[in-house]
Amino acid sequence: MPGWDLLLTNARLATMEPGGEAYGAREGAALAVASGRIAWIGPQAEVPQGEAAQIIDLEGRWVTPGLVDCHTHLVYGGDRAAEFELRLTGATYEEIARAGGGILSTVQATRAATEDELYHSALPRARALLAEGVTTLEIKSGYGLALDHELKQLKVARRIGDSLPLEVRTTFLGAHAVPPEFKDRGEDYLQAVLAMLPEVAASGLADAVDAFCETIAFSLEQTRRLLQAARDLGLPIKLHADQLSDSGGAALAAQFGALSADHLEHTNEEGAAAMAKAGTVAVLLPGAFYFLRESKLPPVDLFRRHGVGMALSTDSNPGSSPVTSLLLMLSMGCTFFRLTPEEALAGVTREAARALGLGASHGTLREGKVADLAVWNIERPAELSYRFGFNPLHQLFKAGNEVASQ
Ligand code: DI6
Ligand code: FE
Repeated sequence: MPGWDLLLTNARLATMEPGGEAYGAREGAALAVASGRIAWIGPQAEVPQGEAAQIIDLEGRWVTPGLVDCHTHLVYGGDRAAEFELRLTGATYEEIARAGGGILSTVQATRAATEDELYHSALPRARALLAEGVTTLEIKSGYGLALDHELKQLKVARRIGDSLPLEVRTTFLGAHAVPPEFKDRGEDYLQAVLAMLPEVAASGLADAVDAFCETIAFSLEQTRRLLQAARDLGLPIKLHADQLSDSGGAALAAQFGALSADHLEHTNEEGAAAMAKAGTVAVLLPGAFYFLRESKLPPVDLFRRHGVGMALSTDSNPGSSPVTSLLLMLSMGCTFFRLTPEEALAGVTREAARALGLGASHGTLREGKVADLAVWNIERPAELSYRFGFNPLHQLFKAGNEVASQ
């Protein structure tokens, strides 16, 4: 037991490693941590003799990888409760967007907010995710739509990662909407985003680039030029694709070797096949599906048939998914999208880590990976998807350090 910092005994592990038992389950197991990494996994009866700095008897509790929320717009100013009220009297999300509300009202509030204000408004949302076992969180910009405001959002995202025990991955989403000063000049704004890219890359504040490829946002051809520029700068790519219409976004994302294509309610078979070939993860976002009362389901069967990995995420944002519960997405992923509970759990662990390019270090319980561990008061892993509105988290470890317990 050379230099173990922590030993968890009497555990049931949902390793989420593919190929073996359902959930990659290992019952009657123990797991050891050294220097923030998983150092050893094995049967309880075979724990090597020696000293560990701390030993915790989990009394048979289930351990999963720390959860990964791989698609959020967590940093923004204001809220959109008034727009919600409008939608309840009949206006649609697209109508509100076309009339200059929607994303643009959040842009106004985000531009008006200081870095500190944005930080303090986002912090409780990040804490809510953390309290449910999230240890890795993606945060996009996209409500600044001008270089300084986009960088402001990305800095706040980094600051959240620095102040909470969360691994934060940032994504530059300058091509989220056309800002008011470029009204009816979408192409000019795209040029402006292309001009921002090198500075964003040089700032080191963005781990990836994303765009909203949609009739109400950027066309397939415009998106193609942006992705090309991102790739030329060596930045990994993600894409909001086929959310409201079949625009060929999924196939385009795959063509650029994107880490993920996200939303995908309208993706066709060609798109799914291309994603499978490229290893692009399908990120499914049931919160937006629910909140916008969509009826078109993402083609889960196609993704299964073609072997496309499926992740699940909150899409936490003020306009289409004001949710800060990843556990609730497990329930909605199963009940709305007909994922199995095992697929849903893989969707917030292994596949979500892959969607962030972190598949080698996060997302499953395997020797050598970062020791992000969630311990749950459940009898079987399916409970995480079966219950909703309930948080059975018992204890949470980030890189082997306890960061939450109840
Ligand atoms: N699709 C979405 O669902 C969010 N962004 C996007 O590209 C919505 C963002 C918002 O309405 O504020
Ligand atoms: Fe989104």
